[in-house]
Amino acid sequence: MTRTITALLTLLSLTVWADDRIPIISDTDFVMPPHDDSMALMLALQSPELEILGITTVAGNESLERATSDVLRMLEIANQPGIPVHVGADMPLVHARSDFAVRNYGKWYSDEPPPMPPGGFAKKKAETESAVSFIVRTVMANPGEVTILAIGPLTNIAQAIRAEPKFAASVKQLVIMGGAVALLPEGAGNITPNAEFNFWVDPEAAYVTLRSGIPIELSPLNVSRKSALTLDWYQKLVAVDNPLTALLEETLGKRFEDEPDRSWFMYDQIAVASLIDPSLVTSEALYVDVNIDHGVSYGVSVGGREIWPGAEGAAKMNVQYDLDWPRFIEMFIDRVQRPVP
Ligand SMILES: [Ca+2]
Repeated sequence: MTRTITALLTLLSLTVWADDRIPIISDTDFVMPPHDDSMALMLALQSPELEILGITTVAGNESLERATSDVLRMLEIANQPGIPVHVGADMPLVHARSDFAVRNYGKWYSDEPPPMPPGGFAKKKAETESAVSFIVRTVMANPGEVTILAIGPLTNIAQAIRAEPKFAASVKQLVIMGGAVALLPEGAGNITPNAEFNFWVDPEAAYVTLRSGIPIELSPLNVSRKSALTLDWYQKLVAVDNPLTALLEETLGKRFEDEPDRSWFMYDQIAVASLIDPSLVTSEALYVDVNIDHGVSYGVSVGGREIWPGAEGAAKMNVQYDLDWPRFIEMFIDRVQRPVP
């Protein structure tokens, strides 16, 4: 009898667990490790709190073709080939490729074919439906249910907002890695003196997205800079062998061989972690807007406690600025080390 009740309770708790999963779409300028998008996806794939409905790719860190090729391969390595991948924007809404962009960051929207990912090109193919169509269709079929994890330039998200007037009101939440807020500590930029890379790649898309009315959790550089993936943590991470840690050894491991004293910031990984366990980060509600004047502050995000002249219409959002680093990195290591299905 007791055994029956225990079995029933186990069954019930499993049912509750399945219903409690947070359905997400991950929008990503994906590149294999040591890039942050791939480690963020590892964390999401290995976390039972999240249900990944689909992955959409966007140009950013590297070209759209590379983002798509690498993420398809990553899903094979993680043995999750059933998750659909939809191809998104190959360039920002407005601003053109510049010598500055090419010189300083990657080969975004280049015409070069993508390099072969670790283990070879994936057999898995991307879906024929576009990223924007998939995002809009999935959100509108489940109004108020879907969280979007946006960890690249916001081009696809802005296009979705513009494609369907009821879209913004139908998204449950948007978790964005992007921006840098000077009002809070560690708020300098990382691509221009004050602009963060994702917002700088597509400032107009960031402007449209932040002003859309979608509830936003913003994970800017302020909180990224509270992380420090050092050789010691890396060695703990790869101490357990599975296909994900093997990939990290092959990629990030080589970088640590070359630069053993280097410490890596974790960006997109924190955005994912904050969705799984919001107590890992400290946030303040601020109005945040993005500069879209084509001058020295192009793409800069500005946060304020009150609306200021020029920011009329800006939205208030949760802005992360501090991180419980030990608890975060221990969770990250635990999740990545779990058996791959
Ligand atoms: Ca990213």
